[in-house]
Amino acid sequence: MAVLETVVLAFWVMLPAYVPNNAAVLAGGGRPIDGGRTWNGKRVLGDGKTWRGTAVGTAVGAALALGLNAVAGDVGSALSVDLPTFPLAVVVALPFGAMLGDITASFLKRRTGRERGAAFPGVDQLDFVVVSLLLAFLVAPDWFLETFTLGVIAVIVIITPVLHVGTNMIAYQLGLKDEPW
Ligand code: CTP
Ligand code: K
Ligand code: MG
Repeated sequence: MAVLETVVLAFWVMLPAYVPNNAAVLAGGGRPIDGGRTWNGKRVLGDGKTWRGTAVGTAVGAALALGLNAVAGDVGSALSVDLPTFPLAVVVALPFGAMLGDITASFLKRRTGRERGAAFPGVDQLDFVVVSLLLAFLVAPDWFLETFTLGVIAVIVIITPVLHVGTNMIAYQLGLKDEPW
């Protein structure tokens, strides 16, 4: 498969996992998931992981996946790439996995003494990818193995950090985010 085709495919299948984190930034606020609880003197997750951000992020990602399903045929023929549709379980698994990965990273940040907003290079850029792919595999193994070839996964591992750094810098410049990571 041509490289460009693989890049388009990787971007397409990951869009429902990319958007939730940005939606959560816009929607965040309200009650933190950990309810303010601490563990060994540190917050379990911190004020940056809220019920509202998580719910809205997941919902926006799932809505996007449904939207992509509706246009997969048209976009695919316009780009001459065979674009997959997302099974219903994956429609939820990709965005929810992205949120769960981000939450897991915050849990690890707090355990390693990093305050809310602290950078955790590497983890910040890939946490959501790892868990969204894991959940997608768990809910639809056949679809996953057919769609996520080694080439697609390699492209995802390369383009995700670049996209993540780029969008967060933009969000920071626009004043939507407190830190540029
Ligand atoms: N957010 C949210 N719920 C989530 C994820 C994010 O409400 N599940 C919102 C919060 O307002 C958060 C902002 O999005 O402050 C930015 O997200 P992120 O950078 O992941 O959180 P941080 O505040 O940096 O906290 P942490 O150090 O725990 O990552
Ligand atoms: K984060
Ligand atoms: Mg942050």
